Amino acid sequence: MKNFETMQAVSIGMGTNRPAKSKSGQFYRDVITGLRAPQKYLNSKYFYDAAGDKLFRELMACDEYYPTKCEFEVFSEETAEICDAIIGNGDAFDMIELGAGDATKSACLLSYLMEKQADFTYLPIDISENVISYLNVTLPVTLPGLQMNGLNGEYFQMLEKAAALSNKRKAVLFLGSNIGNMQADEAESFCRELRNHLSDGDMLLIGFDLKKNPATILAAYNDKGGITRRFNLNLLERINRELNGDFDVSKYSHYPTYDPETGACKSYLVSLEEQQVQIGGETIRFAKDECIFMEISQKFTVAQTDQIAATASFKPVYHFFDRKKWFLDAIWLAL
Ligand code: AVJ
Repeated sequence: MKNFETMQAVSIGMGTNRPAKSKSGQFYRDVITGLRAPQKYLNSKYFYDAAGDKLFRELMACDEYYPTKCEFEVFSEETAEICDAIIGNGDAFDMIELGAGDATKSACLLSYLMEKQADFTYLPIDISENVISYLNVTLPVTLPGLQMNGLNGEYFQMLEKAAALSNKRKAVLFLGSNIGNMQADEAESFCRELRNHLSDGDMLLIGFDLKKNPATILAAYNDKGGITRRFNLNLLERINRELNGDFDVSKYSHYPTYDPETGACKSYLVSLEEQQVQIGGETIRFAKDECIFMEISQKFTVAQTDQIAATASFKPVYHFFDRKKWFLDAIWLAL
């Protein structure tokens, strides 16, 4: 928890350049588009403002939410095997992490790679400026001698920037089953686009939350303490804060679902009554019981992940699991 507290301190210090309430930004356009659609939806990437980051940290620590703990187990139990696979023949490389967060998991790898005197530079990419300034400040202290350069921005733009900075081989990290937040077709095209940004012989270390007892999965997205509920409602509150919305969050209930056939874990907010909401001058009407689709957290079989690799011109070369086989970290080679 220590890291998280430091990150919070950095965010508080940095909180001066928050954009003004804005009708012109991408966030506003995406919100209006989603809430005007016949099936209302919001994009879960907007969960992560300062309040959402804090709720997600609470979620990672709660009993029911297993994925972070499982992936951490993979990284701490298989550190040497994962790092040796990344080091390969020992050529210099850039280790690029998409959505680095507080880098707790990758820190396991970083310290081992440094111990082994691997020749590499760590390039964490994150959409959150707070996250990047936190990493730029803390990593040189916790890992003295680490060569690093934090990149704040969208994944593919920052990948291009990283490629312009150096032509070394690349090992890309995309952890936490973040890929599960995409619909199947999006996930495939994301992997294809990622492949197009890489060269033959580059690597991807990618985390997948696997199918398991459906009750275990549903419980992780329906925790008794109600953190997931608040995590979802926070997006309505964020719309109120940043876009001058007037959602009354007490009039929406959280409805999590898991379909063991498709592996789709989805969450919705249900309007408890007929109501209307103003967002920066736009009016959105809700029927009683109308749902907003908030998030998908797709669960995979190992075979499905191999299939995604193949369709995106990667070859899966290693599979690393936790003891319970609830989570997979795969190493894919760009072909
Ligand atoms: C951060 C995307 C991996 O989908 O499990 C946690 C986010 N949503 N509880 C996930 C989340 C609800 C999480 N990821």
